[in-house]
Amino acid sequence: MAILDILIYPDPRLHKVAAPVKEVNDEIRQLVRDMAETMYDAPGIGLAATQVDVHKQIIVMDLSEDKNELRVFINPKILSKCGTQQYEEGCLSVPGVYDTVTRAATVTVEALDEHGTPFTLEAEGLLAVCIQHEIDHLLGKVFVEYLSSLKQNRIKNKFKKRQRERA
Ligand code: QAP
Ligand code: CO
Repeated sequence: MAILDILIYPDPRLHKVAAPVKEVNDEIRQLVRDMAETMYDAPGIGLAATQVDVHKQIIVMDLSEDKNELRVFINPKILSKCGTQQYEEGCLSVPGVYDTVTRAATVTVEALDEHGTPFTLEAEGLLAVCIQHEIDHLLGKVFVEYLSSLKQNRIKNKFKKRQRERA
């Protein structure tokens, strides 16, 4: 097990597009375990492989209170979306920043689990938000890109300043 480094916005690697996983093998399962450990350690409720600089279509998520209901989505695909909802989102790659994003209210998603078995899930509420947020990461998109360019520039400058202070 290992805790992986999380890329911090505005790292250009967050905009890479992830490739589908060809075979769900032990190497992929090890990566899934490391991603889960990284997410639980943070702590967060969702993490996409893109955020740990691995550009493969893999997401881990756990919305349970006891942090014992890990969900794994490999090669996820949204089959349908319905309605809209607003949610105050955050992101492990944009620490300390939270803002409201409008997304679909319900989504039907198809993916493989960590055994390579396909499943279909109908999600609503926070689960639907989280799935859309994490799939965006696999497409190279960060939630702040839904905010106004004024807000995006403020967030970018804040993180660039932080980076300079650390250097
Ligand atoms: C994505 O986000 C998400 O700023 C998962 O300082 C979030 O796990 C989807 C976190 C909200 C839907 C709604 C953020 C931890 C964790 C921070 C996360 C922070 C520490 C974010
Ligand atoms: Co995120």
